[in-house]
Amino acid sequence: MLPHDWFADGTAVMGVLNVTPDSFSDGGRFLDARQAIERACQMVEDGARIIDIGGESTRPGATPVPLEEERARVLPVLRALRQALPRVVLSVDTMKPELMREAADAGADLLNDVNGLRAPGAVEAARDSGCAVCLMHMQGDPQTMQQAPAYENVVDEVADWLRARLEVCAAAGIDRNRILVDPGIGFGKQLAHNLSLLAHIERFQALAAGVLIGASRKSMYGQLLDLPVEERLAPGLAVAAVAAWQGAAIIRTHDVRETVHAVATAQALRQARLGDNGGRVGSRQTGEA
Ligand code: 8Y4
Repeated sequence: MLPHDWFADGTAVMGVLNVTPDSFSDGGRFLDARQAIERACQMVEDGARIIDIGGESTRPGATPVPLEEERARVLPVLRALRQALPRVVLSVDTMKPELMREAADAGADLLNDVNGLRAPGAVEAARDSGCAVCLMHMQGDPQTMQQAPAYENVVDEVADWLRARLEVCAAAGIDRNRILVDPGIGFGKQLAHNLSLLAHIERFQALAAGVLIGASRKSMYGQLLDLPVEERLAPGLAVAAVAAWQGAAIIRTHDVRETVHAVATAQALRQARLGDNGGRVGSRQTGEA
């Protein structure tokens, strides 16, 4: 299956499944594989079409996790989910080529690499895996990315960077229709950079099979609204709606149920705008509200 099939009926929602003991949002409560599986099933019931399994914290300033540790967190959950949810798209959030190969063998459909396949061997691992790939933009690395990120024109520079990574992938033999691109909200960006990128999602559309946007709980909402992480639902939903309106393929979120509703509403509005002849419903206006 190609990414296009995942969002053929409209923007798909990707639920975040953290399997890290220090997980920012879940506080390590889902470390246990059984609980992780329950959480994933709940997200699917809530309308997630994709589950993104992550065993390495990619928060600003986070320290890297050794391969053995990340593998031990991710693979048992991936294998169990592959069994339990044969029809759900399973994504693995990793920067490590070895884990990419192992995840593909365990039934992963998508490799979500916030490092844009820059690790040595990552492009080859992704190509050999046969999985789809999400190429995300990050300025710097997770340890240093928020130390004064700077751009002349953030939209141009992120698009150019993604284009260059796509060329590397194409040269290695990864088909463009297997690749999703992501401007990487919060990854080496100031608030104004994040806002510009979110206001110009259509600029990334033509690069690859689709655009993925990580919308939930990001620190930009803290900067914009002075809200702690547990109070960032509403701004995440606003961003999800605006991204869906612009035709984003996939919204990555911790808050699946609410995001599914926000995305469906944005899409209904877009449909109405396409089909309503500028305000006339049917052949003439009725008196109804
Ligand atoms: C609170 C909670 C504050 C979580 C920040 C965060 C993206 C991603 C992440 C993204 C893609 C995160 C793995 C960061 N964000 N992958 N991953 N796009 N493709 N931070 O935006 O959720 S983790």
